[in-house]
This record gives sequence, structure tokens and C-alpha cells, in this order.
Amino acid sequence: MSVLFSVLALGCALLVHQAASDDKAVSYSGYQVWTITTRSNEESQLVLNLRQLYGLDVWQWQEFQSADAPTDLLVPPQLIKELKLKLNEANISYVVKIEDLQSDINDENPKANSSSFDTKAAHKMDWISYHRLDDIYGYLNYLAATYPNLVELINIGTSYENRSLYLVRISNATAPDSQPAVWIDGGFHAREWISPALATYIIKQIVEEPANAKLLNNIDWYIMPVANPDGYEYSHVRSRLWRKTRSLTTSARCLGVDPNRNFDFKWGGSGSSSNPCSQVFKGSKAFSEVETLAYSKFIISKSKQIKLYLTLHSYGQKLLIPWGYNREYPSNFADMLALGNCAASKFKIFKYGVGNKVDLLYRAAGNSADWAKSIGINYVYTVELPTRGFVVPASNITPIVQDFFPAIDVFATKIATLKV
Ligand code: 0X9
Ligand code: ZN
Repeated sequence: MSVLFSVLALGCALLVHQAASDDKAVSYSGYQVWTITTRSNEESQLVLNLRQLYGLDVWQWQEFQSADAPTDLLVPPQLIKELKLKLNEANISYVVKIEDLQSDINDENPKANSSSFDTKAAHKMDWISYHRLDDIYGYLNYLAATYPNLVELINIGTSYENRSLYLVRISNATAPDSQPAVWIDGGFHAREWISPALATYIIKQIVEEPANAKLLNNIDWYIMPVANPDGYEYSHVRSRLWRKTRSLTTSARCLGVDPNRNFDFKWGGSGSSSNPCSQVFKGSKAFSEVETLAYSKFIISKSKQIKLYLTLHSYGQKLLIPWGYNREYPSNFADMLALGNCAASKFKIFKYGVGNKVDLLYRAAGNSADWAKSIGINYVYTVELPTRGFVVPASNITPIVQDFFPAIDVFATKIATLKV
């Protein structure tokens, strides 16, 4: 018991997270990811305390699931021995899911575009490698130039580090804003590279695959593949596990805000932190981040049209339904669940869990999906894509995005029937 108390007293103090020096990428050599499976609430509590004591980055966990739900933890090399000892003492079992994170990072992406070294190509996008922001924006530009009657490139503002915030509108409507619309975003969390890959794949399928032309019947699409471009670039060049934005905070050591805790609905509640060093730092106020503010302003400007909101994250293989600030359910929860289940029934390779966010995950006040629901969007989902961590080989992209795409058809069929 006394151990438990001293651990609790320390609270969420130190964060064992490496800072990137100015010019070099952070190395995760010797870092491991462990999956810990507890068998009772007491064991779960102990793991929670260890997380806080050592400031461990938790990759995946569940707050209210049955006691045996697994937790994925990133374990720095210097803590491996001690943590092993602590878990053994408590008789808690774990498996090493990733032996050496840096070697996974090294093997993640095919080397310098060995795939397409065609300098004459109109764009550099493909779905066999992960792409930098320039390639993604280059592709959006290419589509807008090539299909001017279908694709409009929209700049909704500028990021903290001065990058453009781009999205595309895909529509064949003659009158503007007259049809129901779907919103899709990716790249909220910088390190979740599979999500911009899926968002761009959906764009490609809608725009460039004639077989999907029916998806344009009575629907406008707004798709923003990289909602947090500064973080995304930082995760490519400096620190593969970067999650947040890159703005200055009150702490000189710790930058960035969790964009998915920065929205103006129940902002600052459970599952968010006021510590700038936390991965779930809520920011100095709701919409403190230029990225979330620009995003919210755009969505509000189309809120009468937007009937479906999908925000793409990884990982967990889940379709999550609000609310996420607390264990509560919006009035049309059953309707959202039915549509979510119908969409998920299309997945052939990966079986997704569908349900309320808190039931399936944890509380996360200030998240974007809750906010989207709060401004009146009918169908709102957070998608946790089916990767086995944040770092997975690029060869995983194709099966994941292909398996997902048929769900878009299900959503579209429903949304096309709704009145603006
Ligand atoms: O914590 C998050 O922001 C999301 N998970 S992630 O691993 N992609 O960071 C989940 C947000 C979903 N909402 C709730 N759990 N309430
Ligand atoms: Zn995420």
C-alpha cells in the first residue's frame, strides 16, 4: 500500500521523453514497446501509477474496459530493468511488442523514393510509402489543376510555423453549398502517419477512379489530409513519435499542444492535462492553436452542410462514437452506432470495434469529434486505424486503406439522402 501512495503522491511529474537537439533526429535505439495485460483493477491501478511515476508514454490503453484490457507502453532503455522488476514483483505479465523501436523506424519507409524516381511525374504521391507534406500538398495541387471542375484547393490559414493549412473540396454540384457534405481529416496527431495516407487515398479514389463516380451524387467532400502540418513534418525530420503541434508553451523545454484536447467543448476536462510536457496538454485556452482555430472556423462555416464527420487516427482498430469527455451518449447514439456498424461490416481484413469512445477507450475532453457533435453534425466518428503501433512498415498502407474504403460508400449512401 505505501508504495502505491508514494507513487500517487508523485503524480504526473517527470516525462522521460527525449528532446531533439536542433539538427539531429531523436534516436529510439533500445526503446521497447511492451504490452501489459492486467487481471484485476488493482493491477490496472498499479500500471497507471507506474506510468505516472516514470512519465511513460502510453501508446494505447483503456480506462473502463474489463481489467484484462492490454496497455501498450513505450519503455526507454534506462527503465527496462527497473520496470521489469516492478512488474515481476507485482506478478503482472507483459510481452515485448517491439524489441527495438529504432530498427522499426529504420525499416518503416522505403529508402528515398526508390518507388518513383520519375522526375517528370506530375506528382510524387503513392500509397506504398509515407510522404512528406510537400508531396501531399503537391498531389492536392495537381488534382485541383487537373480536375478544375471537380476539385478545389482551399487554404484555411497558416500553421504556427507558417505552413499552409490546405484541404480539398470535391464536388460536381453547380450551385455552391447546396448538397449535404462529408468532412474527413487526417494528421491531427503527427506520428499517426497512416491517417494522412488514408485521407489522400480516399481523395484519389473519389477523384481519379471512374468506378467511384457515384460517390459524387448529391455529396460535397471536404478532406484535409494533414490537420497538424508542423507536427507532421517534425515527426518526419526530428522526432518520429511527435504527437502535438509545435507552438511555444510556458515551459521552455516542452513545446506543443495536443490538438485533440484543444477544442472548445468541455475543454480542460478529464483526460487532458494542463502540463505543457504532457502528451495530452490542452493548451492555454480552447483553440489556443492556430491550426485548431482555423479548422473550427472552416467547419462552422459549413456546419449546415456537413452531415458526417470522420477524423482519422491510429491506432486501435476502432470506430469511436461521442461523447468522449465523459461516459455519456448523444441523443442519436443508436443511429450513429447502427451506421457505424454497417460501415464496419464492410471491413474484410480488419475487424473494428464500434462503440462509445469512453466505453472503448478513455476520456478525452476537448477532442475534436465531441466539438463537431456539439455544433450539430449528425454523424460523428473518430477512426482508430488498424496498425500495431505508430511505426509500421509502409507495406501496411495498401491493405489498410483498401480494406477501409468500402466503408466510405456506406457513409456516402446514407449522407446523400439527408437534406441540407
Ligand atoms: O487520445 C486521442 O486523442 C485519440 N487516440 S490517439 O491514440 N489517436 O491519440 C482518441 C480520441 C478519442 N476520443 C476519446 N477517447 N474520447
Ligand atoms: Zn490520434
